[in-house]
Amino acid sequence: MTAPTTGVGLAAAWSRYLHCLAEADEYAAVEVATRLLDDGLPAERVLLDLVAPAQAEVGDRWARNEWSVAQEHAATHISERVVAAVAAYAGPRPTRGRVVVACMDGEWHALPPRLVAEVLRLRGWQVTFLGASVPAAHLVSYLHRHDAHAVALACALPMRLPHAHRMIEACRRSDVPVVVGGRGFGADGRWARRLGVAWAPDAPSAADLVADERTLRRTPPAELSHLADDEYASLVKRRGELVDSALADLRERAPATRDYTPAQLDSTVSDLGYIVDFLAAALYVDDDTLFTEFVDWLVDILANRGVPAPAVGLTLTHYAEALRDSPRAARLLDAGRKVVAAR
Ligand code: B12
Repeated sequence: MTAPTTGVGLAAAWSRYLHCLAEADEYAAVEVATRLLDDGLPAERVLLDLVAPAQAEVGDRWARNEWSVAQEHAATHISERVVAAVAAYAGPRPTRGRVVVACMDGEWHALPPRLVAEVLRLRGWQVTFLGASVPAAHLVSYLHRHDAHAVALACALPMRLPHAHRMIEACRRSDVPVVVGGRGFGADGRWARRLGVAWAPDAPSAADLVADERTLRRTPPAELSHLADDEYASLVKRRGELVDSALADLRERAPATRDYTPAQLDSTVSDLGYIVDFLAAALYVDDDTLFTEFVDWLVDILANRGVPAPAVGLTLTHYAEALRDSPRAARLLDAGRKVVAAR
């Protein structure tokens, strides 16, 4: 991540802000943001050019194993405080209809849609922010009780796309137009197009789309005819069995894993599960890149934590053997193995 270049003041503020996050100094962080507002920088820019890129940098530092999970949590808490302070400073009054902003079921990345919610508020919308992991049924009953102009749904992890689709469909049945966003839909929104839903790359585009109801409602149909082969559904049913057998296989073939501490064992089980979940999501949208981008990311994350790439290759080979009767899954696993081999 590089510092924002829009204005010398902002670039300097960005490095001060990162220092505050690193030192977990929330008072100084709020001061950095409010000083920019005092200097006349619009609240929207403070949110999108200071807080958002700083959070991406937090993620990069965690990925490189330079920051612990605790440091990431502390930094995110501070950014949440800063967003609240910027929102209070700007104090917009609603002049337009209600927009409901929520995270998909199982999605805990609430800060990105919170930024979107605040930008919508700054542009006059009356925003109800429902936060992290909202169950579909509860969202729908909320929409029935409150007259919403639109609903904005966030997904940061591609593995949540099948849930995202169910949630989008549930909102549609309530006749409320949906806009989605977040890293989970792919950098260019290609998986949103597969699901047949309007997508916005960032908060300002989301605000433009919400204001344009005709475009918001004019979405092409979902392209999911490949689901007829049932590979996705049967993989989801076999998740537990696959993870158990992959762990047994790893213990046999990679003796170092036998001496793992309980914490290492826990994160190994999580990773084995993520591989199945990303594979399932790639089957759902039928896109190899969803799986290969994930494998590339996982190899980096594990390498930075001392786990060599071939360990990922072993598990992909194990899953390929177990799923040899599923042609699409076999194709994806093969593509994943090529990514590992090229590292
Ligand atoms: C903070 C954080 C968390 C916090 C979230 C707390 C919170 N209150 O949000 C916690 C600790 C919960 C968390 C958990 C996890 N996280 Co996390 N997390 C992050 C981090 C560091 C910052 C998120 C953030 O605030 N980003 C800033 C915003 C601005 O990001 P943005 O996507 O660019 O947002 C813009 C657009 O995408 C768009 N947009 C975003 N949302 C929406 C929504 C709508 C409706 C619209 C229209 C537009 C839109 O507009 C935004 C502004 O213009 C990211 C790193 C990153 N690069 O984002 C990792 C990251 C997203 N996490 C990651 C991972 C792996 C996880 C975990 C799986 C880790 C684990 N092993 O447990 C879990 C999964 C939890 C779950 N099931 O949801 C990975 C995902 C990688 C991948 N392959 O998909 C990332 C990228 C870290 C990394 N560098 O590897 N995480």
